[in-house]
Amino acid sequence: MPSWLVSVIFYGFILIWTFIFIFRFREHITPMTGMMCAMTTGMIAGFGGGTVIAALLPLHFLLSAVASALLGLIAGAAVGAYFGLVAFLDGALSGMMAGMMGAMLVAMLPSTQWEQTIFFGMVAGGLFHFVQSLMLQGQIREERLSNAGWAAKSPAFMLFATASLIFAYTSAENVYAIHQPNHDHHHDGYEASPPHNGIELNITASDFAFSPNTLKLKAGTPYLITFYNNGSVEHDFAVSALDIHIHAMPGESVQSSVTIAEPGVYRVKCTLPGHEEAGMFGTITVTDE
Ligand SMILES: [Cu+2]
Repeated sequence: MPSWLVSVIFYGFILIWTFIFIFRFREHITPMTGMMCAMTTGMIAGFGGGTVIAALLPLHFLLSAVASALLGLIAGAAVGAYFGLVAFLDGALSGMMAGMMGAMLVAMLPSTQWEQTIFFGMVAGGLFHFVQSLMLQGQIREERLSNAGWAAKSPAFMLFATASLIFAYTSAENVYAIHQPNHDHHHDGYEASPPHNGIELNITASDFAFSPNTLKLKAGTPYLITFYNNGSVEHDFAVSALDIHIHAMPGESVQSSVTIAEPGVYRVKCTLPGHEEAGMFGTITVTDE
């Protein structure tokens, strides 16, 4: 199971438990506790959801920030709605802010740290939710709670459920691995043909541009291209007309020997979705010797 799905189940479980508990016992919860729960739930859903959404949509920051803010807003407002306008607003605003923060935190960090960031979000969210569930259970008279199912009244169940999901997350398939340096991967094809002599060319990729983005080369001359990825996501240097395709993970440097026979002007681009549109393109002008 991919780790993002485990995080979604984790936050889904917390939200569903909270909604059901509050719906069932709303008449026995004081407005003050209700307001605290609206805030806590909005923050857990917004921040946690924000980290997951932003990591799943790495190239759509605005969309992920808005979606995360909405998620927190809806979660906080839905809990607060049972306890009056103040709690409603409190939940909505806290959820909205936390949603933006979760998405912003992921956008600020390199993609290699996303898996970990989401993990810490889940640990913090699980702890806050545990305290919140203790607080809610403490509000309900014992005889009333004793008629409720174990899922509603047992703190041990809550700890067990959230801790198992966090454990499942740590052993789940790392979905953001596509953005992480993979040391077995980059050698295929390139290491096999060890770079020989040739005129050295250094090309650096960043998020989202090539430097330099124009090259002037001579036909029939061997070049040794060192392609360095200085960005936070994977990039490649591809010239489809010449069958050149050099791929590098963040922080990685890949060498490839290239000799172009035909003079002409060739378009270079990064083939990762959206990267060319974001500015990762350039030209190679090849002239006769
Ligand atoms: Cu790219």
